[in-house]
Amino acid sequence: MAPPPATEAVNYGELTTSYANKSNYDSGVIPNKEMVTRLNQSLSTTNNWDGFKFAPIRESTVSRAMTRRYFNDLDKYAESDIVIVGAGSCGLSAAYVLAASRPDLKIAIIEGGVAPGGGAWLGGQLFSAMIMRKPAEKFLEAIGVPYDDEGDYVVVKHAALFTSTLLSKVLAFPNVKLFNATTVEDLITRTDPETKELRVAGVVTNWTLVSLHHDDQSCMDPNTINAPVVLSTTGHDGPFGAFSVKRLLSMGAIEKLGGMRGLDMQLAEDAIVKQTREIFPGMVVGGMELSEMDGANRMGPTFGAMALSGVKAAESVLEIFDLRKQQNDSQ
Ligand code: AHZ
Repeated sequence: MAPPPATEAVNYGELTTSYANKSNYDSGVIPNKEMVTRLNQSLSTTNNWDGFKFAPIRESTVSRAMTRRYFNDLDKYAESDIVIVGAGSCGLSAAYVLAASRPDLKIAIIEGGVAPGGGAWLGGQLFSAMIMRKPAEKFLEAIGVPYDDEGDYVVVKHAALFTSTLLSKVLAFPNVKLFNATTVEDLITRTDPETKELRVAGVVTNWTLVSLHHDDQSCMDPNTINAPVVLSTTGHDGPFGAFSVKRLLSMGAIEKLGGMRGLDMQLAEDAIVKQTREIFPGMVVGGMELSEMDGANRMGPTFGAMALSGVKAAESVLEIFDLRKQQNDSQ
């Protein structure tokens, strides 16, 4: 549902933003009164809460409903087609494009935090609005996020509106499983017996709370997920960030990291999108993790490059998928 252009703006009381217009109310991009009336009617609660009662349940039923599904998913995704490490704005954008383009592929998203979304719940310095430079508004239109058109850039009234909408679409795909509160601790690698080429062939995971305690508890071995392609979008260096490129460095698979440079919005956004690629056999990197690999500038609080790096990352993953799958199946 594409938000209509600013010229259709109408004034609904105090609401004067360009997306507070009739067609966004009619189409349900902004929930309307009829939707709430229908909800009340279907619950039969309008002015009638006295006789309200939930359907019956036993506690073990709740427990089994959760655990059966989770362990089925662990079993199913132990062999994934694509693993995305990090559910920030780049990883989620890539997941959206990948899941929609290839409903036949199993996509596991591993997110260290309890809350997926990375740094995209707020704009800069904990302010609310999210800025995207054009043409990234095309991505907002694709996922149905309303925005204000400011000429060369657009503004989403709250970053959480972008992230929650994107997340809800990604989670609705039947071929996507998000394992949150789960950290990628290491990479699975394979050496081609003939060419001796090293490649990434999956990830090593653990509950994040366990990962945080390797220094004071012993014998907490991890779990694994095999996959022909890993897409890493773990953000720039920090307590958790740039995980995969740092691990490639420490295992001697790459010689050095460029190290993220100072802020330059103009240079940074184009560079991140253009450089999104398979940086090592079996591993595509997108978003701010790339700045650590290549020595690119940071862009600060403008998020268009994260969405479009996600779009390009999905394209890069699909370009190499058949070759990497063939190699993965034979080893
Ligand atoms: O929790 C991390 C976050 O949600 C997650 N993550 C990091 N390491 C992980 C690991 N296992 C599992 N080892 C891990 N998950 O990865 C996510 C990264 O999200 P992000 O928002 O930090 O990165 P991004 O590249 O998608 O977006 C960057 C947004 C920025 S930073 C920036 C600047 O500093 O100038 N500007 C922008 C737009």
